[in-house]
Amino acid sequence: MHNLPNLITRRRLLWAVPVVIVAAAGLGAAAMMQPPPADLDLSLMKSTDHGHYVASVEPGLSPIVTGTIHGWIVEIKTPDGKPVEHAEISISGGMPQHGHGLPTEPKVTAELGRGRYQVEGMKFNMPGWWTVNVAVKGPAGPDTATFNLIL
Ligand SMILES: [Cu+2]
Repeated sequence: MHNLPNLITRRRLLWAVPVVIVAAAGLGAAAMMQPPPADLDLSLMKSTDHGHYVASVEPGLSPIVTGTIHGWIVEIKTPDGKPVEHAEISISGGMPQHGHGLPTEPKVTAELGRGRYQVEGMKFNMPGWWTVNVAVKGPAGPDTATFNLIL
């Protein structure tokens, strides 16, 4: 005769493997689909973190759709509203809940005058909560502003 208890144990183990795989996949998917924080500041104009500038962004696509490369205009002013010319602007960003950055490396391609800068190469490759960091090096020193987007 077969060793019956041993057979039952094996069958249980065979069951357990797919159950564990499905559970792990489910947890992974749940992490990817977390809702964004309810209190996100979605404004497109704000003071930089140390108050040296006021930064605003104007996405060239409205609404922004995923997967399309497009341009943004970034505008930098002093806290009292004067345009900041000849600043060095760099853009970074990503998805805080997914742990990845932007899929592209956006760059300033032109200074448009009156504190406005053309940024090209913006792209968001999936829906969810994105942050876009605008780093400014200007006469008042370096400073950054972080904008939130929900796609
Ligand atoms: Cu993502």
